[in-house]
Amino acid sequence: MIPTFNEAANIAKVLSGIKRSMKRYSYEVIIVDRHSPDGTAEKAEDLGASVLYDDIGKGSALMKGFRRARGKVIISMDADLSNRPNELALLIAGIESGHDICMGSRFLAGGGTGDMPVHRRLGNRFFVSLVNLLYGSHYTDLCYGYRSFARGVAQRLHLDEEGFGIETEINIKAQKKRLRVMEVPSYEKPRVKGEAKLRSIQDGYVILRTIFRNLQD
Ligand SMILES: Nc1nc2c(ncn2[C@@H]2O[C@H](COP(=O)(O)OP(=O)(O)OP(=O)(O)O)[C@@H](O)[C@H]2O)c(=O)[nH]1
Ligand SMILES: [Mg+2]
Repeated sequence: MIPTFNEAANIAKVLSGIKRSMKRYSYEVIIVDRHSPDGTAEKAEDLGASVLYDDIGKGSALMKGFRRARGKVIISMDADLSNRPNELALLIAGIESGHDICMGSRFLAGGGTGDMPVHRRLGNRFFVSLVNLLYGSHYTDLCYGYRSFARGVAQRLHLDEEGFGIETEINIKAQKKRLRVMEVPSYEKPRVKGEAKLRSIQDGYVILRTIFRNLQD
């Protein structure tokens, strides 16, 4: 499941990478596109992906994808070539070994990032520590969208963050529900082409709001 907004320059390569890594599995690729004016959806459809549309944000796109996905394992992945398709096997194994959610982490041994300027690295570390402190979890990463879910698990979380707060919301709600979560190391490559959609200040605020909002109830 791949949320997309103006990723026409990347999508073909993303899909061919997935194809190469998924030879042993039967699978479907679902693109949830924000009516990208650059023709991302048309390209993806030509290459065999299923396409849904959503005009609100990354979170809302993922929620739409979760409702539509039929697989035993559902994986969320970015379209900017940051996520390595080779790691799909790890994310699948995480669910096959009995976990509800398996999260890629850039801060476990074996993981890393080529796509995080120092202010984002510090921000991420601060948010991870805050979540762990407030919710009693042991996460090493937050705000990273390369993850797998067992069928039906995402719906049980009753997600409602429509933008970039979605990953944080998943971490927190998974912990509150005591789901079986595991992390696997993941290496995030720099975005290859196209523009970043995440804006550090605004989306930092969204993440902070998500962290505190979930303390109630
Ligand atoms: N459907 C949809 N997809 C989005 C939206 N915003 C971002 N995306 C997609 O979500 C994924 C992650 O967005 P990015 O802009 O790469 O966010 P990021 O990885 O945190 O930021 P960079 O490190 O700068 O790339 C990409 O595949 C985007 O195309 C949106 O509003 N709607
Ligand atoms: Mg990115």
